[in-house]
Amino acid sequence: MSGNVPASKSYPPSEETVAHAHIDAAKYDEMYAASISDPETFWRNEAGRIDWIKPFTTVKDVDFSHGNVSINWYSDGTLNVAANCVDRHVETRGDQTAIIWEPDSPDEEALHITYKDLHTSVCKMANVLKDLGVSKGDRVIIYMPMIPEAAYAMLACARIGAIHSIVFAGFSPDALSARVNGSEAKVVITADEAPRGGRNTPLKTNADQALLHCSDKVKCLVVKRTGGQTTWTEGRDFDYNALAAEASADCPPEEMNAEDPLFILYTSGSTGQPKGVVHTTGGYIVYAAMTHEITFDYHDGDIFWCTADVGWVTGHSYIVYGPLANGATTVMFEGVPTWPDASRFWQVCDKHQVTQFYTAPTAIRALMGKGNAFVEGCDLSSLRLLGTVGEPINPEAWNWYNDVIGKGKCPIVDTWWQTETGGHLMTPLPGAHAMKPGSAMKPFFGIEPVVLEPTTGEIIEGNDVEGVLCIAKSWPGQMRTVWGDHERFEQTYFSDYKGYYFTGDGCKRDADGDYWITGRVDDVINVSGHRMGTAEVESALVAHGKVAEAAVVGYPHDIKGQGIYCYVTLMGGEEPSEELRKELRTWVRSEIGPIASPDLIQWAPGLPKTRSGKIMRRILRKIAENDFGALGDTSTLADPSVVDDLIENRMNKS
Ligand code: 6R9
Repeated sequence: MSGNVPASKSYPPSEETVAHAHIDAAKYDEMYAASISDPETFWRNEAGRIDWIKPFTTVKDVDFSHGNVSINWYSDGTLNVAANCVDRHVETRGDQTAIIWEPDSPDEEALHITYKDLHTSVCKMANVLKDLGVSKGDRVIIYMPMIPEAAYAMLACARIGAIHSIVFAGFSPDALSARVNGSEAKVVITADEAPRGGRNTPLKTNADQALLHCSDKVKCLVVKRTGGQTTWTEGRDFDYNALAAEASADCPPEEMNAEDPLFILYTSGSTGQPKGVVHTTGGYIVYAAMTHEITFDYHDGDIFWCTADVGWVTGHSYIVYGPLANGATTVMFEGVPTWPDASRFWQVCDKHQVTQFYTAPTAIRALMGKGNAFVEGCDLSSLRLLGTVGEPINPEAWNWYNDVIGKGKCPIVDTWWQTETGGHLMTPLPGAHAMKPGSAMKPFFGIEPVVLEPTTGEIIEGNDVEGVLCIAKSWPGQMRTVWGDHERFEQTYFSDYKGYYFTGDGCKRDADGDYWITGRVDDVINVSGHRMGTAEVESALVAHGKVAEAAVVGYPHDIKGQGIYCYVTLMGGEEPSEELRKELRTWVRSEIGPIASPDLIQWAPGLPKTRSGKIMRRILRKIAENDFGALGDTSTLADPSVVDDLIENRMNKS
């Protein structure tokens, strides 16, 4: 593919930012070169951030060749992640706040949890889990609101060597049971209810429904959040607060091998149901700690706030593991940006004197749309750095973030990475790089991006080029396998472009050699920064009795980035109606969760298919984008006339 990529407006870092930063331009160049030419030495040194029980001797042992993929870092070393995130800070900074918890409602009091308190709570939770029969290697599902107990649960698992798998509290009972069964979990940790935006989600009731479809050996540990009514199944359900009150605060950390799994996180792919991304212990924590410190220019005394939910990888790496490994103060927010009103984020920044603020472009766009009055009443002078994650940021949103929130003084790190990568792979570093609105700019240390020609897989050298984005060499935070399905891991990431990790994203390298992520090149869509497989929504739709066939694509959406556009063919005899549209929407919400709610549903008498029966999504995407002037070649369609009907009745005429 040829480029023509303009090297757009560039904002060099201010002198103040450079003076403060851990890494300036010269240091980046020197360290980056060293990380590529001698990764063994580089990553051996970086592993010094972490306390090892038994030091490793081999740094890396990696094979990316299809059929043989195996990724190992520090593999003869042992350590414990909870000891690194909690215990080692108790002596040096025991009275420092580890977690500032800000509740959903501004009328409820925030909590300041010190490293000492954190240690006690994590040990108690760990002992409660042990008493429920959880031991090293067992899986524990965490289905929780954004409350401190969610972090305690993660760290308690890490402490005893159990593998946690967090299911976002917005997911449905069906999604939850699929993950409990997929990971063969022993325990589900949940809460009575999850308050968000002034409303309570009945988490325990959802868990009850999910557990009807799971082995009756699975236990349910219930944390009290609201005190709301829940039904109780004796022998299966356990009251966390009662057990923790009795539990010992002494729980020695388990000695874990660097390659023992730390967590599984289910994420959407282009085909089939979500897959369990597996991250392991040593490499993940080294990478999370390093990227947290360097990308965000974290220094002692800073107050770091990542607004993600712990149900996503961003919450794992940059609310809990990265910041706590660095002995930081991390903010955990239970609420939403727009409740009680659109000043909530900025009120919290003001109240807790936040220094680094990290959020998603979709939130920025939504808040920008509410007007500046919501920002003006808040003192944002504590902010030193801003960040974004999850999707490309459009220049309007970037400019607003820069001008209105950062007052033109805060560098913005546009961090590109994935559930699979454990931590940032590309981002400008605040003191080292200029920023360009919408560009992820430069690879992080040790990351060797390659731009490939999509069909031939050949490397495209030089600048001002575009293609698919692969990574040539491993880094410590890389996922190791798909839980229970190593073949799927190889197939998904190492088969299309041999010898490389395939990211699923397209990218441009501009005339200056800076990187721009152009979005997914597969059937994954990105709705409000949440990743979703079109196949998942399709399979939810066809599971409805009145639906014969469905095809789902993304389309541009002002706030969400992408919206969900569904083409639905009904069973013979079924009549389309507004009511049925509503019914399908509710159906998909209940099958997957509210984040998968279809935005537009078009009744399709037929779908455009090739003669071999493949749905031509390219055409459906174009129609959904209202760009049917450029449909391309339709001559291979079995029945080209279906396209005219779809264009005529398209739902997005804007
Ligand atoms: C961390 C996270 C990963 C996908 C990724 C890409 C998109 C993430 C981005 C970005 C452009 C950025 N993405 N960050 N696109 N600029 N700064 O979001 O993980 O939920 O697995 O999503 O999100 O398409 O492939 P995950």
